[in-house]
Amino acid sequence: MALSLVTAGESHGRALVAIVSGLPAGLVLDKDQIDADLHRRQQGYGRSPRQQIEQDEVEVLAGLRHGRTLGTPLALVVHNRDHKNWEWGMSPWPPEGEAGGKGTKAVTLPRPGHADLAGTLKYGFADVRDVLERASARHTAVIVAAGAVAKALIAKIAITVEGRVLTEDIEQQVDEARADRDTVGGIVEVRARGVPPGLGTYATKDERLDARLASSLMGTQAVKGVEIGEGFGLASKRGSEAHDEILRDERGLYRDTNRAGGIEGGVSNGEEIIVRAAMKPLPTLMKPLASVDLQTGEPAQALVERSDTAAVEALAVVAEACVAWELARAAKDKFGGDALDDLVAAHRAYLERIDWSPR
Ligand code: EPS
Repeated sequence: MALSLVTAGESHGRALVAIVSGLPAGLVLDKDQIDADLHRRQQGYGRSPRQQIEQDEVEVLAGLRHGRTLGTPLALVVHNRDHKNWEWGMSPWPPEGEAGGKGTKAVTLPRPGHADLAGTLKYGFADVRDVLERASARHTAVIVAAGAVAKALIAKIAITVEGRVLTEDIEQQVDEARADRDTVGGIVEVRARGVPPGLGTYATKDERLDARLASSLMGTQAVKGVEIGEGFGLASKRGSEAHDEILRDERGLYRDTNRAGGIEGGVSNGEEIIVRAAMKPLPTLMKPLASVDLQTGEPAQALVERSDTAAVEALAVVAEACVAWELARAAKDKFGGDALDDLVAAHRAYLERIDWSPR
């Protein structure tokens, strides 16, 4: 069974939920490890005061017994502590009693750069909040929880994944932007080591590993560009300078350059996987941009709300989770296994067959 992930949840609703299916039975999960990634995602310079309200931790509702996966759907929950301030405003059922707390007044001032306007038009909503609650990057908390599970799985076949920020002087940029009541974006990179050749396939577009990585990263809030290996840089190189020559020593086949970022023809080639994502500046500005009041049709200024000045350090953690998830999915496709031991044994047998070993 293929690994799959479904999520639900709004930014100020009760909780974010992820259901992970297709995990093999017998994988040991460590709550502290999942919580550590949730904590990492909340760090970083330039986050909003919302992060002082939230202290994300995972709750498991199903699929795990005594710390081991059962091979059944795993249900993960990350609660929104801020929900206590939004109980009326985000009530799933028609709210009872006096309106109180946050979210009681309709938002009618869409923010340029957010999903606000396009989402409101698409679904016919009268309140932009009906869009922004789900479009919010708060959603990434539960992606990170699922990514931590994926990391535990791929660790069993010696794959490790690490995300980091490439943008320089991010703290200074944040300070300057905050002083100007503005926001900044940035670039993150994820590297995965120990990935054997053969994850993903050229057979169909949507099973290409690079397509899956790009889709997962591009599907993350505020990401506007993704590149694999030297990506856009390859376009201005000659073929003789762009490709990674094939070499062999006593440990098997290898390359001594990696411009392809570890993927050729949509298939991992045994080199380090290198993926970068570019994040746009966050769209909620304290010094708002021009907008239109959707109720009156009159020119107005966009919604001003508590917001992050930057979340690029958080994106590094989220991107790491996305890459881990896609590698786990591709590994499950390749090695199968209802029981973890079967997956590990299939991986071992495969490495015995091919002329490659991890470096
Ligand atoms: C977000 C707006 C802010 C961020 C939020 C993403 O939340 P709020 O509207 O409650 O101030 O803090 O991110 C998180 C809560 C999080 O945990 O990452 C947005 O509009 O995308």
